[in-house]
Amino acid sequence: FLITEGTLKERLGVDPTLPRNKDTHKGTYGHLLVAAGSRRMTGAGLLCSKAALRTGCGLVTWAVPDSLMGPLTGHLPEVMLSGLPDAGTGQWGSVVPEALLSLADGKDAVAVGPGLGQFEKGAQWLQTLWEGAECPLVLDADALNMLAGVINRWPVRKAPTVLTPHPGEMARLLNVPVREVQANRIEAARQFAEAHQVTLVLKGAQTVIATPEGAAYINTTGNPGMATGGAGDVLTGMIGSLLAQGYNATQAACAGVYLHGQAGDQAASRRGMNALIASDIIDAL
Ligand code: NPW
Ligand code: AMP
Ligand code: MG
Repeated sequence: FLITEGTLKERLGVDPTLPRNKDTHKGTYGHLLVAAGSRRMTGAGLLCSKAALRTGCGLVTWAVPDSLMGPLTGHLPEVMLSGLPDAGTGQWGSVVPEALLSLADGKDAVAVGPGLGQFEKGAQWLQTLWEGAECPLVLDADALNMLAGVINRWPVRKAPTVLTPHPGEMARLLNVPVREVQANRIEAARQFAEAHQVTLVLKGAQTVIATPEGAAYINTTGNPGMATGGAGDVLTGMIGSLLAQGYNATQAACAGVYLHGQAGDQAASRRGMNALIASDIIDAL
């Protein structure tokens, strides 16, 4: 299916223009936990958390290695920061996964991966969250690199799971060259989604969303101005936000990708594609 506004409303039952019910409060709109950002890549976590807030979830808690708390305080006043002990490194490799898992308790969704960095035993680290978290999960960037080569051995999660690889990350997940992924985008996404019972978002021009049931959706929004650092981190926050609000994985992935592209198109018409940066996508939401 092509994703248009009509597909979103009629086929998927998502209408982002509907007004909110009057008698609601922040608890109505879900609480997202973001696990993102490390010493050299705090921006990935900022972009992801801010995009989540701009996509409408009621609360965002952003978990970071404890040493980053000071530098980050005040940069995004709407987000709640939660520092996890990191032995002074500012890196996720020093944070025990059980600390993150206990923060996931009671949240409506978790977004993990942007700017997390790569570290030894990353797969084991991620497995604690994969198996322990009961809520929906969206995995991106370094979390996908941790999954590569091990997902075959892991149990299927009970709660919805969305993976958002760009073609380079997809190539790592499949252990094939990027050109093989790009030559066969729909089938590559569909086979992976069915085999692992996840919702797979294969990013790039005409992003493909494949569902665990074997359906495939192709996005119609977006432009090459979005080929800029941080654009994917914004998408992860948006999909996490929609999951936290109670949308199912197909709805969250398709609506997230469509709205991300639409915001990117608006930003490009305002600024021009060459000038577009990821923050402009958030500003256009
Ligand atoms: P190339 O360049 O064509 O040879 P990586 P990353 C390929 C964080 N960030 N089509 C590409 O191939 C992220 O969240 C932090 C085809 C290359 O091999 C991650 O944690 C920012 N190929 C971390 O940085 C802002 C494509 O994939 C490889 C492709 C690393 O993520 C930036 C590059 O991918 C960034 O988001 C495509 N469309 N796209 C911050 N401000 O904190 C990519 N490739 O090695 O996974 O590196 O995506 O930069
Ligand atoms: P990432 O590589 O993780 O930063 O993700 C880049 C984001 O920008 C993804 O959502 C891509 O789909 C989007 N994007 C990148 N290049 C293009 C393009 N040429 N056309 C449309 N969207 C793009
Ligand atoms: Mg990325």
